[in-house]
Amino acid sequence: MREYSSQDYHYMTRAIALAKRGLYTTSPNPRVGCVIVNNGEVVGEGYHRKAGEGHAEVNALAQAKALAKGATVYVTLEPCSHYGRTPPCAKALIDAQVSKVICAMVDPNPTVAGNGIAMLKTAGIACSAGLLGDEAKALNPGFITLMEQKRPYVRCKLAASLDGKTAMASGESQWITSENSRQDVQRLRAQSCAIITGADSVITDNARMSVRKEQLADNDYPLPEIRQPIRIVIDSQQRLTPDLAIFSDKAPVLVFTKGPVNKVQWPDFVEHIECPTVESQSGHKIDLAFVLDTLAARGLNDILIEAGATLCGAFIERHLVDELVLYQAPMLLGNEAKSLVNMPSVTTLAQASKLTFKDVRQVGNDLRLTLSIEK
Ligand code: AOF
Ligand code: ZN
Repeated sequence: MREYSSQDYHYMTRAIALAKRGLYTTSPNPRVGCVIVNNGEVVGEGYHRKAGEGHAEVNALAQAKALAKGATVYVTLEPCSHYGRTPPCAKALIDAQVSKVICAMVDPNPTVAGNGIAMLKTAGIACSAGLLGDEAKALNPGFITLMEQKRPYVRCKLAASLDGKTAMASGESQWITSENSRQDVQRLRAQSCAIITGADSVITDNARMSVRKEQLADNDYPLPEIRQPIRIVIDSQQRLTPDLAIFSDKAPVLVFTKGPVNKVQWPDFVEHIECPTVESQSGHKIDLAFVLDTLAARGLNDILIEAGATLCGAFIERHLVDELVLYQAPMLLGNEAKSLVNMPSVTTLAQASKLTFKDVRQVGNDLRLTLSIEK
């Protein structure tokens, strides 16, 4: 294993911070950051802002100009080797005559996958990968999962009281978690390519499920035009009506139904997909794996589920969720209140969903628990 110096860690940490500036804008492309250092001085910095625009390395090279010659390049993802929407970054680095490239991780994109590093080495440039690899991977769970497993990375957001309840028996639920938590959810939305919800949530809460830019304003990232995630509604029974708030901003909405659309007249910008079904204890249900496959085929790699107990439970029961984000308020609602997730097929402890804590922190007056789910 190669040894990295404290300077190497310092500059790669900076490259990761730069990559985060693309958190809300690059998808489906990866968030990537790059720092170019010559003689102990930073001569260029860059990050990827948006699919179709310059890659991180090219942006950093544009700043460094002639000072890139003989420099060390820190980049959070292996430089690309292909002509895609932009020419190969490995070639740009070779042309600029840099002397060393340190990558945080190898590119999981099969068209690159080690070819960028090989190109650099062939040109006589020292190159390695792995410095702060876990931190770099955490920047792009969706991109990596789609590239490696041909499926999206799925987060499920839940909000509950301390005793795991989401609403009173009457349905009253506004608000259990605090304003701070709801603002934090805006950040989860903003970094997702798509948000999945159910007809129930859309109708009952008249939710728009969009990102409210002004609620993101206190974070550390610059806010160019926020890319609004595509809204996905699971509406088996075609209960959505054209007057709902989700249709008010005329942005794309994709509705999955159980049969052909026959009852309602949705606005033109609403796309509809008829889903195959799977058998369950309570009859034929929409095949949720088909929904995720459809999204993956469109390159949507970071998915957030914000739905009620039944739809969230169904995704979890079918082992389709990678990560759970639970906002928990310091409130006790009692045993008449509604439970967090409905999972009717789970009747023994052996069948229970097993989770692992990834992060626990306080958000305002609430707790935010981030957990990964064993698949
Ligand atoms: C990025 N930004 O900073 C780097 C990427 O469609 P293209 O031509 O932009 O190519 C996208 C691929 O390039 C992407 O899947 C990844 O493999 C590689 N590196 N991509 O969007 C960057 N360095
Ligand atoms: Zn590139």
